[in-house]
Amino acid sequence: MDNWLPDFRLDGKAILVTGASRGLGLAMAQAMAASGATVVLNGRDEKNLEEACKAFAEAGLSADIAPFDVLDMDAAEDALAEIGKRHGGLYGLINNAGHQHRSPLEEFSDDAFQELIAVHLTSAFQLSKRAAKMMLDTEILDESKPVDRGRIINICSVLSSHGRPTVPAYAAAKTGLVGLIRGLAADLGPRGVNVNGIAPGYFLTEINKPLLADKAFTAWVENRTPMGRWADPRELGGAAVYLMSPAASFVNGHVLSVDGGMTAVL
Ligand code: GCO
Repeated sequence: MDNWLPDFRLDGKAILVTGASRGLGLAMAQAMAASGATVVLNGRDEKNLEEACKAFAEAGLSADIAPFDVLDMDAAEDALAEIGKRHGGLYGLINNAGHQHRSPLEEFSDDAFQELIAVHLTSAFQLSKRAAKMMLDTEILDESKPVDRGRIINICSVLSSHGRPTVPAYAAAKTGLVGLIRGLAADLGPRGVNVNGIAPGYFLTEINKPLLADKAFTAWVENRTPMGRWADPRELGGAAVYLMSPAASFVNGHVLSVDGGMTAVL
């Protein structure tokens, strides 16, 4: 029987994760490194990245850092060139970086809206375009297998498909990412780069600290989520490993919900 078993390993693949010094980005990077990838941790604070990277080395995992602001494409281009030099190319990109801004509509400034769109959506387009250029440069050595030059994952949200008060910019950006995934899947799929998304539910992360301090909101999440709880960031790693792995070789344009069933039920 030929080797048809699904392969979840990521050995030899260099994968850049933006916003990876903590939270979901760090958890996904840890899971992919444990599956053999060389993860390149991005963030704005070089010291935080070095700290995070040290822990990977201590665990015998392969990691590097690429400090830049995803709003600064000149710096991103320099970082991508450095990744190409150090790691012989780039196989994967996870667009995860971004922050939250919650405010009653009357107090939600135009600048705050623009800024959220820029950091979550525009930067994902700009970085994906530049990363895809590197992925498409990959020489195909084994013509017997389907062309597999790379993977891009955009981190979406339950707010990609549902709204809630006070977060119009985040919801607009995360919804826009779904459209970006579909567009890039159409452009890049034929050339061997799969583009997908992961839509997390409510996770125990820094971005959600203000919500976790609100007992009523926390209770609402627990009641609204069939699994009745908030998730640990480590529960997101498997989805990233899967979508980056050969096991997902024919998955393109898909958004994988990791939300305990929240968006599956009324
Ligand atoms: C919020 C939260 C959410 C979560 C996550 C849910 O204010 O509702 O920040 O946006 O962070 O994105 O998928």
